[in-house]
Amino acid sequence: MTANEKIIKDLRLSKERFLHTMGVADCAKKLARRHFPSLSAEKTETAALLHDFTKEYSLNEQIALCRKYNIALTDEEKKTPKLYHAKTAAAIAKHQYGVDEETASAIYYHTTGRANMTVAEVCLYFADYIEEYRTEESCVKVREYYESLLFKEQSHLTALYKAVVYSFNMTILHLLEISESINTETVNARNWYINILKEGKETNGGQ
Ligand code: DGI
Ligand code: FE
Ligand code: FE
Repeated sequence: MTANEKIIKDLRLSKERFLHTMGVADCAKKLARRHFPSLSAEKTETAALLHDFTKEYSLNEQIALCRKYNIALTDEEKKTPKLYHAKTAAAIAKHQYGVDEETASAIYYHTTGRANMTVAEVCLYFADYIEEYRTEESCVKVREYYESLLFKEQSHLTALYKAVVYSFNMTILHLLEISESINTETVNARNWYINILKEGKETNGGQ
């Protein structure tokens, strides 16, 4: 059994979340092949398979994992339990499955994104948003926008980063509608990708 097959066997997720996870794995590998061929397909899959590992854990279980793995939460983060699962899943990936830093940080930032994401981070962040089993209106809009840009834009990376900005817009719009706080990483991420598009730096391919 490969390491990734073992992870699939270990996953304890509802049917819907399991399908989502498999969808993210498939989508992340496609995105990596298209935009970031230097990324390893195997590691991209590992990050995707583990990204929502703790999503269905109770709040108490999340807090216990934060203590166990010394995950520091800012006061702001303490008030947004929806964001815990990315950090606890990254800790499990690192400590229980021995993943490298690149994979762990992709999982850690998969919900909020951040400014100047690594290619592994962008790949997982965006695959989580547009994988084929996502049926929420905002996700469908981002997926369709991205696919239309792939035809329109000269550079596939410009298409990707424009769609990434649109995804942050959708998330922030949703958070405004439900009067939820907006994580600073999310805001910084949006600003970063808007600025690199303005400067035309996206065609460098990131780091
Ligand atoms: O775990 P998934 O459902 O696959 O997706 P995810 O990890 O992207 O989590 C999505 C949830 O996270 C969604 O309910 C919106 C919320 N979220 C994303 N960014 C922020 C946020 N919630 C707050 N409060 N602030 C954010 O910046
Ligand atoms: Fe998630
Ligand atoms: Fe997810």
